[in-house]
Amino acid sequence: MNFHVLTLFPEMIEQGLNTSILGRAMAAGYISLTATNIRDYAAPERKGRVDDYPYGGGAGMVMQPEPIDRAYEAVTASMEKEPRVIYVTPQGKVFNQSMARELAQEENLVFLCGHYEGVDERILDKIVTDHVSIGDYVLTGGELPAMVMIDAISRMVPGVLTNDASGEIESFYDGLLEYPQYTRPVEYDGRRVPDILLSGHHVNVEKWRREQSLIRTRERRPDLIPTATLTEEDQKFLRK
Ligand code: 6GU
Repeated sequence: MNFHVLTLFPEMIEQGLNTSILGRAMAAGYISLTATNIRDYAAPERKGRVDDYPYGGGAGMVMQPEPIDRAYEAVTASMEKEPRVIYVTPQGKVFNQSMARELAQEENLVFLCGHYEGVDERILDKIVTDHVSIGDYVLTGGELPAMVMIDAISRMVPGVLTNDASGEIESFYDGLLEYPQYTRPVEYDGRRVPDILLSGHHVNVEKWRREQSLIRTRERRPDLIPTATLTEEDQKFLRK
């Protein structure tokens, strides 16, 4: 999977995503990341400026279409087909795990990060395939949301997680929250590890963990229960 980010702050993307797991995934070639500075595609006479006043008036500045278009053309020139282009915006569809899983199937993904008051609508009409938000709050720019999405998508790419299965076992695989985890010591500050986990009885451990997932989801995220993948046994447990 190749991620390409069009941004005014490429250092933020490059620094922010070069962490342990994704750094290793990049070094091993499972994913790649390029951050392209839109400013590098400003018209020469504009000396690096890529924004202007909004037609119709109002506060703030709007990013102009041409520099973004040129940056996009540079990034996609070598691609065999037009990639999905994600415009990172609080006005988009809210990102979730199933979108992460779906986007992880793509060969190339382009993220367009806006700043100022927004981006000229015509370049969005021309190149963007998906408008995506990371939640109902407003951030100062699209870089953090792009990084959040790239992280979530990357861990769904085969090979990125060391334990091949762990991405699927975690929260949201079947639409439930993860069960609680414990390690040594067996007693900490008067709190003991649940006996069942020390019993060595694998079947009972799995049953307990499933029930903990169900309890935790019902308590913390009851909105997830109707769409979770539940067995007859799960439903029976929740009725008790
Ligand atoms: Cl995708 N962008 C910005 N600027 N703010 C956001 C967001 C995106 N998602 C939530 N807030």
